[in-house]
Amino acid sequence: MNLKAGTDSTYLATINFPPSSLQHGDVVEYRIVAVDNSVAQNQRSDPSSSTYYTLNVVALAPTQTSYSNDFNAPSSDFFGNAFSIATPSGFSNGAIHSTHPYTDGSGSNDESNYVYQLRIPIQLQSQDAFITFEEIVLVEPGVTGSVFGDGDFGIM
Ligand SMILES: [Ca+2]
Repeated sequence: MNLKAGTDSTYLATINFPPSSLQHGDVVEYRIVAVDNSVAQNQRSDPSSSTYYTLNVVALAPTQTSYSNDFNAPSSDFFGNAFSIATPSGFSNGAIHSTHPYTDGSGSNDESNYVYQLRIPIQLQSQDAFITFEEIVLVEPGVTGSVFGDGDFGIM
């Protein structure tokens, strides 16, 4: 690892995998182990010595001229974090769901960013190209016992 210019303790490294050595569905696990130059050769691992960071290898699928999915069956067409194709209790068929409810944001400003990306490129028509979808969002749960029209009724 090399010291990042303009910093005193940020180190960078690039891992180059030979072309075609990774395929869709592969998982790369890694751990960073640092050993200092002291006589004791102090050592630390991140994550700890019993676990690894994981990278899921995702490849794009062949380009299509259209795509549709009712999410009523398992699908590997999408990848991302915090979403899945599921049929939770109270739903009559499958759809893309976040966790219910969202977990509290863990990033800056207590925000988290979730992505669920279609891995099939779509070649658009030059005219009359469209995308349609149905979305249900519960932004904030209401207070128990409140009814539609009350100020503390949930926003959907
Ligand atoms: Ca559905």
